[in-house]
Amino acid sequence: MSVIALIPAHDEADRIADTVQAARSVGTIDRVIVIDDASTDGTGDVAREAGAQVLALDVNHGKGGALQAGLDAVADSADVIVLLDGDLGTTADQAGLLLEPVLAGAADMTIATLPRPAGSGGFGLVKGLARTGIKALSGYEPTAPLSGQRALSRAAWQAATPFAQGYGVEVGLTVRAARAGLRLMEVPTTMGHAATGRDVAGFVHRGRQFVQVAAALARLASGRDL
Ligand SMILES: Nc1nc2c(ncn2[C@@H]2O[C@H](COP(=O)(O)OP(=O)(O)O)[C@@H](O)[C@H]2O)c(=O)[nH]1
Ligand SMILES: [Mg+2]
Repeated sequence: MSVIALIPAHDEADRIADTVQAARSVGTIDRVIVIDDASTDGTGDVAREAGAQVLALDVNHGKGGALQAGLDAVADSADVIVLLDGDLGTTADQAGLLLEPVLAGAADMTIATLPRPAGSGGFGLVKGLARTGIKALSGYEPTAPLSGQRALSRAAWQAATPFAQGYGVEVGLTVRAARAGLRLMEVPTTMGHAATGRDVAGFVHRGRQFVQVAAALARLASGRDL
C-alpha cells in the first residue's frame, strides 16, 4: 500500500518546511510531494531541504492544475493519496487522522474540519456558495465544503478526478465522489492554516475563490468535464 501526500504550494516559503516535516512525521505516509507552482520566494528549495520530493512547475497552474500535475506523476504507484495545503505548518502532522478511516476501509474520502480561526476569516460567502452548490448537485451536506485536507482511496481519486481548476478543487472532489456513491466522512481536527483576513488582499483572494468555485459548480451542473 503506497500512501502519497500531495502538497500544492504557491509562495509558501515561510511555512512549507514545517508542513513538509510534519507530513513526513506521519507513519502512514510513504512519500511527500510538494508541487511548487512557479513560486518566486524559494518555496521549492525550502521544501526540498525539508525532505520533500519537489515537482517544480514553470508557469502557475493554480491549485487544481498543480494537484493534477502531482497526481499524474504518481498515478501508477499511488494507492491512497492525502491532499494537504502548504500553509498547514506543524499541524500537517494530523494527516494521520484523515488516513485512518481510509486505510481501514471505513471511508473512501475523508475531509478534515478545522476550527474557525479567531478574529479572522471572511464573511462566509464562498463557503455558503460551496455548501449550497454541493448539496444541490449531490445531496451531500458538508460542514467544511472548502477544506483542502483530504485522504482519498484509489477508488475515490479515480472517480473524483481530474481536479477542477484553481480553487474549484474541493467542490469538484466532493460532488463527484458523492455522485459516485462513495463514502465521505468528515474528520474533526485542530489543523490550522494561514487564513486570509478582512483586508484588501483577503477580499481579492476570496473573490478569486468565489469565481473559481462558481465555475466548477457550473461545469458540474451542466455535466461537462471539469
Ligand atoms: N499550486 C498552487 N497552489 C496554490 C495556488 N494558490 C494557492 N495555492 C495553495 O493552495 C493552498 C490553499 O491556498 P490558500 O491561499 O491558503 O487558500 P485558503 O486556505 O482556502 O484561503 C495552499 O497550500 C496554497 O499554497 C496556486 O496558484 N498554485
Ligand atoms: Mg490557507
